[in-house]
Amino acid sequence: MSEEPALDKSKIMADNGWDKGFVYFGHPATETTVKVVTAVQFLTTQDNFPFKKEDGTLKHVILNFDDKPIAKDDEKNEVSLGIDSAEYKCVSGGRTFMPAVAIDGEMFFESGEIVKMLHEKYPDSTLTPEEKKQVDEWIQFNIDNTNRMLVALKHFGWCFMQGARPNYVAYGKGNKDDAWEKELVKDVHVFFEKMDKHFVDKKEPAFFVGDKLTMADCVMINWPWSFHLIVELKIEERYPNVWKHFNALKDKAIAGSDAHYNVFPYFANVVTDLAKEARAEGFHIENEKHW
Ligand SMILES: N[C@@H](CCC(=O)N[C@@H](CS)C(=O)NCC(=O)O)C(=O)O
Repeated sequence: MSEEPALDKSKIMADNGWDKGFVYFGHPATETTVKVVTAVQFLTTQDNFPFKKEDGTLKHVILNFDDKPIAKDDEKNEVSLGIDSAEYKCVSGGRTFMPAVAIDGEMFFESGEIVKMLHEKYPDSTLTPEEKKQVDEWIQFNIDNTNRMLVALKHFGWCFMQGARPNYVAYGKGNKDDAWEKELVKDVHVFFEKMDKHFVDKKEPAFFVGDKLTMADCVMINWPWSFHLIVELKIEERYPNVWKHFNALKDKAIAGSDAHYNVFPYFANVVTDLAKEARAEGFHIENEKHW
C-alpha cells in the first residue's frame, strides 16, 4: 500500500516564491481578509513599505472555501488555493481559516494581529502622536472584540451556510440557550454603542481618526456591513452614527475594499435565504427578548 508523501512547508513556500517578499492569503470579499487587503493597499502608498506588485515582491494568493490545490491563472495573473487543501493546511500549520500573511517566508495569522504588526513595522509618518494613539486604540479595540463578534456572526448567521465546518459546529440554532444568546447580544450592543458614540459629533464621518484614512479604518472596515448583511442587525435604526460612518467610508471606495462591498453581499444572500424560516420563527439577533 503506497502512502502519499508528507508535504514539506519550506518546499511549498520556495516552489511558489512565497519564501521571499510579502504574500497575503485570503479571499478579498471576506470580512476578515478585507482588513488585510485594505491595510496592504494603504501601505503601498507609504515610502517605508518596500514591497511592490510591479517587481513581484508583493503577491496575493486568493483563498477559496474548497480543497482545491494551488492553481495559477496566467491570463488573470492570479494564484488561488483552497482553504481546506493539503497545501494550505501545511503552510498554515493546520489552520483552515483566512487570512494569513507571509513576510520573507514567516507566516502571520489573525487579521487584527496582522494589521497591528503591519502598523508597527511600517509606521504612518503622517500621524501626530495623538492620532497614532487613537489608531492604536482602535486596532486594540478590534483585537479585543474580534472573536466575540465573529461568534455572534457565526451563531446568528454564518451557521446557516457553514454550519458543518469545525469552527462553526458549536453555534447556530438549537446549540445555545437564551441566557447565552442574551449575553452575546449585550456584547454586540456594547461594541456598536462605543462606535456610535465616537461618530456622534465627528466632523469627518468616513474615518475613525482625523480626516484621513488610517489603519483604524482598515481594521474596523467590515463590522457594520457584516452585521447588517449576515445577521440583519438593524444598524441604521439602532446605531445611526455608525451607519452614517459606514456609508461615508463606502463612498470613498478605498483601495482593496471593492470585493467586500460588492461581492460579499452574494455570500450574505445565501445566508439570508437559508435563515429566512428560522428568523421568522424567532431565531434572530433582533428578537426583542435579547434586548
Ligand atoms: N480570528 C480570525 C478569524 C478568521 C475567520 O474566521 N475567517 C473566516 C473567513 S471571514 C474563515 O476562514 N472561516 C472558515 C473557518 O473558520 O472554517 C481572524 O480574525 O483572522
